[in-house]
Amino acid sequence: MPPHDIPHDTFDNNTAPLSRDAADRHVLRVGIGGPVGSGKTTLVGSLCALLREELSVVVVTNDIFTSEDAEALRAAAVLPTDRIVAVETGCCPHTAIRDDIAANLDAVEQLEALHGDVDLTLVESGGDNLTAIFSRGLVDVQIFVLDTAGGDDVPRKGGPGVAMADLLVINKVDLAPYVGADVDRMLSDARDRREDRPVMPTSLVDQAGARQVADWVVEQIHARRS
Ligand SMILES: Nc1nc2c(ncn2[C@@H]2O[C@H](COP(=O)(O)OP(=O)(O)OP(=O)(O)O)[C@@H](O)[C@H]2O)c(=O)[nH]1
Ligand SMILES: [Mg+2]
Repeated sequence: MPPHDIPHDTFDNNTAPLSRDAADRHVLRVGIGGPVGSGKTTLVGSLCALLREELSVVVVTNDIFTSEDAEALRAAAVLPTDRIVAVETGCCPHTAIRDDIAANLDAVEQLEALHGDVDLTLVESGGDNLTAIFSRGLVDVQIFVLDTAGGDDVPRKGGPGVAMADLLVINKVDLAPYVGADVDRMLSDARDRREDRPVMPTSLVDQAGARQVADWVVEQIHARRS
């Protein structure tokens, strides 16, 4: 779906004003969204592991009825446990990141206040469909994660996450040969929908697979501060 076909209500959300304190804030807030199982939590864990020495990082996860993703990140010890908080949305994931962001914003603000020195806040959405995108009142930039096993026609189908996210990640490229996915086609279909916005192929079977994404996040922090 080309960008001009995206429903207006979605665009209204994406072009909503930044949160009121955005200009003064030291911390960069990054939203990570995408379909169920595409690798969002794995990416969050890898970014924490790669960046925790140089940056003060906190994480908010979203699950519908559990705090499973937060528990997985704590169990993996990617950050001290008090830097990871779960929001149990109890509703469709996109509602909590786009329509009624109060629970997430509370969690983000409390974590940032508790730790004082935070450089980077990562907010993982619950897995959702291709229309799910974060409110700009909640995050400053957003990453959308697709994976090769979800079907190599997904970038062509488009939608706000594919077209409008600040960074599109096409994950699980290591699985492409086993699921018959054409990664080059996924990348080129995605680029067709995204003008100059970046697209990165990843394999997150080890943390180093997120290096390019981590570098992009650091660039966003520098861009924001300058
Ligand atoms: N082979 C392979 N497996 C991956 C990769 N990235 C993630 N996985 C696996 O895919 C599964 C789902 O990963 P998660 O990170 O939990 O996915 P998610 O998007 O957070 O899932 P939800 O939060 O439930 O929507 C896990 O078993 C991961 O280990 C990858 O690049 N390659
Ligand atoms: Mg997850």
